[in-house]
Amino acid sequence: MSTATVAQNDHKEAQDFMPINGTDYLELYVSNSKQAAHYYKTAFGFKSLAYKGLETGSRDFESYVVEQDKIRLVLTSPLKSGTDVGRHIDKHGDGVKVTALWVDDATYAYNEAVKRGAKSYMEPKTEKDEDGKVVTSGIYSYGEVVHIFVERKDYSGTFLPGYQKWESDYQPTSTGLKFVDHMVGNVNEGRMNYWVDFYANVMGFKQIMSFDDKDISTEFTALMSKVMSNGNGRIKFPINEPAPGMKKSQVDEYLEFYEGEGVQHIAVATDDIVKTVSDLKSRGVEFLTIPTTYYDVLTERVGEIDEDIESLRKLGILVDRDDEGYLLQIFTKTVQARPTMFFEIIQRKGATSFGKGNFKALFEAIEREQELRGTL
Ligand code: TYF
Ligand code: FE
Repeated sequence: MSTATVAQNDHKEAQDFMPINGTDYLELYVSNSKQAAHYYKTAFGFKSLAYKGLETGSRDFESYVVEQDKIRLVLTSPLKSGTDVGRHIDKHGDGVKVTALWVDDATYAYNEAVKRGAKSYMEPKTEKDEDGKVVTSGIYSYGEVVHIFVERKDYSGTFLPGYQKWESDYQPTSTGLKFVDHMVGNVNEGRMNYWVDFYANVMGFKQIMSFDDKDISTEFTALMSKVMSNGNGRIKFPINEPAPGMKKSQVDEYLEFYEGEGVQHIAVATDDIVKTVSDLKSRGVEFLTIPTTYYDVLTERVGEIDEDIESLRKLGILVDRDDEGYLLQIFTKTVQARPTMFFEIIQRKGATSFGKGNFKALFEAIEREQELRGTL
C-alpha cells in the first residue's frame, strides 16, 4: 500500500485528554544567540520581543526572543563553558531543543503524560512576577527534544517571568509568517512507529497520514513518514525515518550531522506565499530550486489555481492538491552550519495534506544539495 491515508479527524475536543491551544514557542540552542536573533529579524522578518541575560541576572545563559504574529522563537546560548546547553551545541550544532505547547493546565498535562509513560524533563513549577504567574512543566520526546507545557492564563507579561522586554529601534517589517503549521522530527531507522505510539499513548494524538518508502522515494533515496495530530489539529508532528535506498537519504544525512534524532523542519504558514517568498528572497533567504519543467505540467496535475503560474515558477513555489483543496509550499536550504534543520513556507487553500505530489521533485532537489556536499 503506497497511498496516503487520511484518518477521520472528527473526534471531539472534549474527548481530548490533552487539550493544546497551539505552539507557545520554539527554543533553539545556538552558538551565538545575539547573531541568530539578528538573522531571524533581518532575513525572516521577526521582531524583538524579550531578553534574558547578564542585564536581567541570568549569569549562565542568554536568550533572545523574537516574534512574528503567533510564532515565537527563543534563541539561547551559554555565557560560559561546561553547561548542558554548550554540550548540546557541541554535539548537535544549532537546533531545536524545546517545542513549547500552550495549555490551560500545565500540571494536569504533565501528570496525564507522565502517567501514560512520558519521561519527566521538568516537574510543574510556578514562576511569578509583577505581571502574574506562569506554570511550566516538561517531558522528553525523540532525541534530546523536549516538550514544555506552558500555562499562561494568569499572565499578562511580555513573554515569561525572568525575561525583560527587548526594546529595539530595529524592527524589520513582517514577511507575512503567521503560525507554526507543523514541525517534523527525524528519528533513527526502525523508530518511527515507536514515536507514533508515543504521541498516541502519551499525548492522545491521532495518526492522520502515512507515507511509505514508495511514496517518498527517488531513484536513489527513500524515507517513511507518519503524521501525528492533536484533536484540534493545531499541533501536527510528522515523524520521518530513513528507508533503505541506493544512496544515503536526507534523513540519514541529518542523523549523521545532527548526531542523533531531532527537529528536521519547521513549517510556517502564510496567507500570501508569493509575497512572503519574494520578501524572504530579497532579504537573502535561500530556497531549494526545482527544474522549471515542473511548471509545464502543473495545471494538468493540480487543475486551476488562483495564483499566476509564472510567479510561482520564478520563485520555485510548489503546488499540490488533495480532496479538500490545494496547498502551496517551498523549502529553504538548511539554515545553520550543519546540513540539518530547514524551514518550509506553506499556504493552505483548503488542503490538509503535506504535499505528497511534490515529494519526488523535492527530494531530487535535496539530493542535488547532498551531491554538492558529497553526502549523497
Ligand atoms: O512535512 C512534510 O511531510 C512535507 C514533506 O524530509 C517533507 O513538508 C517530508 C519529508 C522531508 C521533507 C519534506
Ligand atoms: Fe513539511
